[in-house]
Amino acid sequence: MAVAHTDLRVETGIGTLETRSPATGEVIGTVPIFGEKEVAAAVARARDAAAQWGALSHAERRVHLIAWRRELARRADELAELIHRENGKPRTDAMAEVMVALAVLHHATERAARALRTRTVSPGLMFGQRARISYHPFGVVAVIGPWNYPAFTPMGSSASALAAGNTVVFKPSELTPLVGCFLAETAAAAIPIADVFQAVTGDGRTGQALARAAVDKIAFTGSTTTGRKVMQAAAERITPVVLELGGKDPLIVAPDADVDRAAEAAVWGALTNAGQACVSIERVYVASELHDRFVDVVVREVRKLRTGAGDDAQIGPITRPEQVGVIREHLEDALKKGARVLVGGPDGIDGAFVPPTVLVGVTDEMKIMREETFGPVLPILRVESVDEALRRSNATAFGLGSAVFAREGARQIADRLRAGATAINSVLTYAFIPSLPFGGVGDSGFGRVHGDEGLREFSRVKATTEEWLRLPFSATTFKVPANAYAQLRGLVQQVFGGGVVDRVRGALARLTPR
Ligand code: TXE
Repeated sequence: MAVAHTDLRVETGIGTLETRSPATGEVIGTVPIFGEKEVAAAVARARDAAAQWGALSHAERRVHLIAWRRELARRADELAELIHRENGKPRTDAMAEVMVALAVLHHATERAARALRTRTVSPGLMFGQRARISYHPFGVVAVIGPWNYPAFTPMGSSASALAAGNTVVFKPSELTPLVGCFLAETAAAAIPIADVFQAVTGDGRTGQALARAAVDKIAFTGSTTTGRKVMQAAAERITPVVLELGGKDPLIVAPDADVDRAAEAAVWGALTNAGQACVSIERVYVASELHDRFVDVVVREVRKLRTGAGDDAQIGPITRPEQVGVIREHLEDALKKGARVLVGGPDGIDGAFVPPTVLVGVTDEMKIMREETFGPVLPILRVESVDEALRRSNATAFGLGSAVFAREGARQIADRLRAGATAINSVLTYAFIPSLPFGGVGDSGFGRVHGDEGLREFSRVKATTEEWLRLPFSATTFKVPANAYAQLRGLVQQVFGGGVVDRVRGALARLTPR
């Protein structure tokens, strides 16, 4: 049944777009394409709403965000169904997505008051001053989202932005607009202030208009190429951005790892959501002595997986039609350069369905090891040492997630991985722990969502000083004593040059437990 979304407040957009099931091509719904004018109007409404929403206390906002969470939980089946239909992922995976989306909303709601409380810090040499840090909403936050986790990903930014007192204008992917509309519809039903969370549907033009609009912050999740365009558009108004771009996440299996667990985790980490996760395991570096056993277990587990659109399938379709071409190109390039397929392979591609594929004999020069494949593919490499695995893992411009399986020294290996996150003896778990900051380095973007860092990312940080003790001398006057130079010089020696204050401070630091 097709759904026409008439409740979006746009009379004349710049056209309409159809959303289709990736599995069958069936039209699921039609939505308007918001142009510049319509986007500007939505931003203006969000600006009005921000005056009210931002003036509420944390406790008051918490009540409304709990109401939204409960509304989403009450209608969880509808949301999971929409995710399943638009993105194609199996229903169980869709419900798992609903759960993690609500977990980030819950966390931001409950944590905001504490993470954003005003703090008093040391005034340093400004004796007599009280120094305070306080957090304030920016105003209107633009969230531009992808299609691979169409509810979870935007919720990661939106929950923090809303809990920090901002209103949100959300541009869902053109592949999953109905999920975006559903989020807006439930927010409107639960939150009595209008336009706190709006959806503006459309394609890249809508995203571009939103990035150029008079918003106060932009949270973008998508490709590195589009991320660059968003940053360029944002530069016009010096709008700050958070960019969560793709990855080429490595998994290292050290010589002392539990090889069977590592192999099972690698299979799930590479193939869940048909490999369409920004934190998918895209490369595996296995210690030589474990390589053959690792490959055997991987092949055994992958053979058990079912691909299809039915409820018994674990691997659904590729959501974005063009991506099938990218996956095929990466596989063919690897095969041409000497890789071997152990399961799956390009010949098994059937429309939007790509069979889960395991490759060995891959080298770092192949596209499959350098570019984001974003498909159900697991390339395995043999390495002679952990150092070699680390060197090759880090030889990429991306740096989002990573994982290591090891018994000894796992934390040291984790610390040496150049990435926003590392899972030790598991995969992807950091993305589902709402109290952990999430984001990357290099071509994977910058800024953080989730956790206290996420709440502060969507806050304007304000420094305030206040005199609490009137001293006989002042640092902010031209009326200085004649011997001011000598006094300052003495202060420099005592405080920083090994004098009394410096030595006492050193002794205190040594006493402080670490
Ligand atoms: O991404 P885009 P697409 C990767 C993945 C995927 C590839 C392309 O490899 O195959 O990117 O996917 C909006 N200004 N990831 O085409 O273009 C667009 O409408 C502002 C990784 O979907 O980045 C959509 O809402 N916005 C990733 C959003 O940007 C623009 C998740 C993302 O689209 C715009 C998704 C513009 N000029 C894809 N052009 C991850 N990090 O998980 C488009 N958009």
